[in-house]
Amino acid sequence: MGTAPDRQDDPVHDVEVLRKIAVDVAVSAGRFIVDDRPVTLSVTTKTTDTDVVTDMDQRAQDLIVTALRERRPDDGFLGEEEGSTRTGRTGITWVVDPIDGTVNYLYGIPAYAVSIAAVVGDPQTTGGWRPVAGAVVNPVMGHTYSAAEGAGAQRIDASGRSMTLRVSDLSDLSQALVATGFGYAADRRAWQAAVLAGILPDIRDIRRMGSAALDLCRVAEGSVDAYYERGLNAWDLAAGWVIVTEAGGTVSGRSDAAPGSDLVVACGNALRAPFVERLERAMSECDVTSA
Ligand code: LIP
Repeated sequence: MGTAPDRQDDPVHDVEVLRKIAVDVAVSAGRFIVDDRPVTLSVTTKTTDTDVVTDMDQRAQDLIVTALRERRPDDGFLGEEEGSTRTGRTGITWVVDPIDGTVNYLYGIPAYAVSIAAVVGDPQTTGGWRPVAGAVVNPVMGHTYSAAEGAGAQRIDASGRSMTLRVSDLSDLSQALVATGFGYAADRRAWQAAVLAGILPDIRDIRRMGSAALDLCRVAEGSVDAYYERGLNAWDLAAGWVIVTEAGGTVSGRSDAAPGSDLVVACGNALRAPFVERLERAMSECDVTSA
């Protein structure tokens, strides 16, 4: 990976400016999805009949696109919902999930987030991009997580209290609390369940909370020791990725590759070797049986 864009020489890539934009727009979109939520959500499905999208996902993304275009008219854009892909001219692309944890939003479970990141490279590739600033906002809990490359990661609570984020320093796999998630397709879920069954006896426990962006933020704040998932898109991953790395953790794919749809693994460096070894062994065993 290249070095971070130099802030002094290149104001277009000033990562602290990008971070503030991500925070401001994500906080505004977070207020919108809570305050303007209709009594009855309009719901449709995407890849399967449980992969839902609501009208608020699209409306929140439209709000975000408008706000970013006003502030950064020459940047690129990639969002989860319709009508969002735009090639830019600055080398910065905004990668957005307007509601990460849509099922939780639909059910009223307070574990969903607005995720906005500024990335360099092409976020529609694996290994060809990285985030340089990002924000994840849980609007119900009032938590605003953010980071900028080389400038650390923080969480600001509803009271306005700011906390510098540090990942867990746990090294004992048997004590690890691990977050994960599952896809929407039955064959993918069967494989994910088999991998989970493989590692569960060797860790403390798992948590399945329903938002990848928030799971990555929990790794960054040390409220879980590790997170892994197969099947993430760039918009699930981008902001949480830079928040974890700026909190002292590592985010990768299989065998130290770049994170992507095949696998995202995030944890502190003390736990990384035993966790990745156990996880990849379980994945290989399941790849053999599901082949
Ligand atoms: C969700 C992810 C979560 C995953 C869900 C879903 P969405 O994103 O954040 O980690 O397990 O299946 O993909 O669809 O709510 O934006």
